[in-house]
Amino acid sequence: MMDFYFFTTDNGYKGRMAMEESGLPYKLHLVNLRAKEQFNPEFMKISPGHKIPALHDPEGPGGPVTIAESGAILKYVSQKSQNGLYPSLPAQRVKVDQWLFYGSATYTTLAQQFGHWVIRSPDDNPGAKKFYTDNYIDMLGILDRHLADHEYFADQYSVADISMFPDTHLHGVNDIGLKDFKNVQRWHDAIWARPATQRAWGPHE
Ligand SMILES: N[C@@H](CCC(=O)N[C@@H](CS)C(=O)NCC(=O)O)C(=O)O
Repeated sequence: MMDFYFFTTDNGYKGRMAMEESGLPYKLHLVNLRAKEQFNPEFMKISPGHKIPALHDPEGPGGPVTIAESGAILKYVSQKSQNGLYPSLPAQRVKVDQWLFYGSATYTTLAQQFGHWVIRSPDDNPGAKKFYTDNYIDMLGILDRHLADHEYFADQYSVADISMFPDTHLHGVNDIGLKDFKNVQRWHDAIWARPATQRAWGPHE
């Protein structure tokens, strides 16, 4: 059985959504970031950069594997389960890759800065607040324009959508509001209604 290492953050929920969509059995391990458990040497053998999510699969290709990085985990469990969320057809895969990389490299990275400077930091830094708020609203506009004529980022539900859902749920819905981003709202609500999403965002202990 796979071991999945998780905490209640955007990247943690991405991984857990993919695990739940896969239908594969796994054991959930909570890595309490507030208690700095990510620096446990045993955990760092699995995730050298001391970050969740991370995965250990004793039955990987060619033997046991460990995987860090949410994007890599999303692809791995989707391919292992063959649930189609990381499609095999090159014409579909190229679009999934584009938005999966956008989600991992751009959207979440900048949304985390918004979360830090605008929502959580005790330092009042007006310049950083304005910069990351403007930037996050700009990204919501980018998502909204694409979703105006695509049901999901690569047309069918895929790991690309999973990679952008948690920050949209946490910051788009809860912090900014989606009234000016109706397509993002529609997309968010469709994903939120999925049973796997509900399980992923449900109790973890
Ligand atoms: N690029 C990584 C980022 C993962 C990441 O930022 N994880 C954060 C929580 S969301 C973390 O574990 N931080 C703890 C630390 O850096 O010590 C991914 O997509 O998985």
